[in-house]
Parts: sequence; structure tokens; C-alpha cells
Amino acid sequence: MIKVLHLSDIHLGSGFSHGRINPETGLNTRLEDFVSTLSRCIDQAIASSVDLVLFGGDAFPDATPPPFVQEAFASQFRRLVDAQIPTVLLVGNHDQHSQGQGGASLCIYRTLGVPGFVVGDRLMTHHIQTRSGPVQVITLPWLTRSSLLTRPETEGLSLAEVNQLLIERLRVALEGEIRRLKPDVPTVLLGHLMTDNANLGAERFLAVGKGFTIPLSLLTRPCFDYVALGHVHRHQNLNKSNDPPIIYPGSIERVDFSEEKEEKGFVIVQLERGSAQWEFCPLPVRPFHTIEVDVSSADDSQASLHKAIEKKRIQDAVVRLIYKLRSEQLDQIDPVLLHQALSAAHSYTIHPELVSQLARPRLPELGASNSLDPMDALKAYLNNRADLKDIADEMLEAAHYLLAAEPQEAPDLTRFEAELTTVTGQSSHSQMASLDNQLRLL
Ligand SMILES: [Mn+2]
Repeated sequence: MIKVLHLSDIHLGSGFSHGRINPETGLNTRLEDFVSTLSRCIDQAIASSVDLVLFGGDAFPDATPPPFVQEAFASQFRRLVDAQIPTVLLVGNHDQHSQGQGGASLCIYRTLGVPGFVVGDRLMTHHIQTRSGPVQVITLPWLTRSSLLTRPETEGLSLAEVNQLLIERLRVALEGEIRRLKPDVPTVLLGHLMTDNANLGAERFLAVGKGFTIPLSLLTRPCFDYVALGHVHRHQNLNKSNDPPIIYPGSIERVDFSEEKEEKGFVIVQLERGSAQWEFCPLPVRPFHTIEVDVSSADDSQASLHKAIEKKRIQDAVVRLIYKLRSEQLDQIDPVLLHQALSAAHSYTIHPELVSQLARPRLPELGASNSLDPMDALKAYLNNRADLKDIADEMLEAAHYLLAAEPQEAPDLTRFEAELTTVTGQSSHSQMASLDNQLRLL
């Protein structure tokens, strides 16, 4: 029986906007949070004497983290070297650098020859000797189009065709690794990837370019005893029948508010050839709370806001207060009192939103049951806008031109815009800018 600790998506050095500077250390408190959570994982690995640690990728927000962040990461993983626990570091999309081969931020561990450390920056099988016997780990780092295809091969193909070709290449390459596996040795596939049925977490916002998804059928193979994944920040098992378990442990800390409701943790696996028992171990991480309240119809908007704040346990949490109000209520809000009420939070942001002053009463003639042609809709609109009466004809003419299948000749739209400016007193651009400024002042 081989005991494995599987963690992923550390993203050390991200989310600084949710922290503050700790005056005693000079460090951002969110870096300290992430480091202490990572250290809990490493504590657990050492305390329960695991035989192997698998890291599923995305160590940092990018491939070139500042030295103090790299050092924080290294000093935690160094403890596994001291405890002689073999460790596989897989390269995720955030770890890859466009220059050179593989993940710049993690390859240093291989270059330095750190004892017991393996860096997975390409598809290959690693034969690892642990205290409890041998294990084979196939590493499948984040794949980019250029990792399996050359430019001439993709010329003239659509994106979907390129992805299809890429998956075919991967299927063949993976099959090559599988054929060379030792049949009696416990086997893990460690991959940083998006599967076609994963429930997305924050990664959807963090990834710069959309990658391609890997069909689950490629992973659901009896030759694997456990499939250890990284990339999706929400913990989940993609194969409920557990033959094999296909597990995203998720990120170890909340990277942003999209992970507000997700439990964070790592996974402990008892592995043998033919079976894997796994358990999700939650980590006590800092809570995130969104307080969302609409005070636009409240008599005492300030009191309503305080009531909403009191309902949440904001002590030491990362809090965002989002509230809706009418512009007439702006004077009723005392920001000093709001800041006081939120001061127990670890950090907080306040986002007032003006309820739309542009909302007009609904026009009965535009009811959902009637299907109108756009010209009739515009006419109905103009009939209800006395202030646009002077330019109504020009607007209709312009609309007619825009809707025409084959435009003959454009009406003079500059004149139209000038008149609109005269009617409203300002151009639509400056209207937007002034609205923007009003919001900024809040
Ligand atoms: Mn990722």
C-alpha cells in the first residue's frame, strides 16, 4: 500500500488585492495565508508519513514569480526533501514560459538535482521507488498546440480541427506510454488539464487563452489506479464509480471571490495495483463573504446596510459589500460609519451601484407577446419620447438605412449626431463619462 498526498493549484503570490501589508513582516497577508495553508499540507504529508507527494500544477500566478515568492514555495517543499518523501511537481498553464522548454518556475528543481524531486514538464512515465514500494507516474503537463503539433501541420485548419488533431496526437502518445507500463506496479496519471465534463472554478477567469478540453474517456482506463488532476479550482471526482478515481483536489486557498463557496483542501490516497481509496481533507482557510443588498427602496438606507453587514460573520474574512441605491439616497450614506462597520473584516471593498436612472416605464405596445418589426419598435419608442421629437424623422431614416439589405447611400449621420447633442445638451460619450465619474466618486 502506497500512501499519496495529492494537492494542486497553489497559485502562491496571487490574490494580493484581498490582503494588506503585515507591518511586522512587510509581506502581504494573503501571501502569508497561502504559505501557512501550504505548510499545513506539508505538515500533513510528514505527520502521516506519506510515501509520495503529487503536485498537480500551477505553483504561481505566472512563470516568473518574484524571488520572495519562489523562496516561500521552495522552503515548504524543502521540508519534503528533508523528510525523504519523493515529490512530483507538474507544470501547469500558469507555470509555463513562452521562452525555452517547459515550466521555467519549476524546472529549476530538476536543474539543481533536488533529491527525490521529479519535474513533469512533458508527457513521460517516471518510475519512482518509495518506502512502500515502486510506483509509476505518467506526467501530462498542460499541453499547448505547439507541444504536439508543428506549424505546417495546422496550416489552414480551423481551431476545432486543430484541437481534434491535438487530441488524436495525445491519444497516440499516451498509448505509447501505457504500453510500456509495468503491469504489476501501481500507476498514477498526473495531469494538468481541463476535461470535457469538469465543473469550472476560478480557472475560467484566470487562464489567458482558452485551452482545449480532453475527453474523459482518455483518462478512464483500467491501467490507471488513480488519476491525479490539477487546473480546476473546485474539488471534484469526475468518475463516481472510482474505477479509477479521477480527482481534482482543487486549489488550496481561495484565489478570488468566485471560490467563495468552495471548500478547499487536498487528497490522501491509499494506492495499490487495482485499487485506490481516497479521502478529501479540508483545510481551514480564510472565509470570503459577499454582502449583496438592495437599499433602493429602503426608508433608512444606512440602517439597512448595517443590518445586512451584521448578518454575516465578517470577523477576519475577506468581504465585499455590494449595494444598490438611488442617486437621491447618496447623501443618506455616511461612508465613515460603513468603514467602521466593516473594520472587523480582514479586508473589504465597497461597491455602490446606482439603480438605473435611465429606466423608463415599460411601453405596453412593446409587450413580449407581440412580435414587432424593428421599425415599428423604434416608432413606438419615439412616440413616447417627446424630447426626441425634433430628430425623430432623421432617426427613422437612419434606422431604415441601417436595416436595408443593400444600402444605397448613407444619410448624413454627422448632422444627426450634432442634433442629438443639441437636444440632450451633451453627447452620449460625455453622458457615459459623467455617469462613470459619479460612480467613481462613491
Ligand atoms: Mn491551471
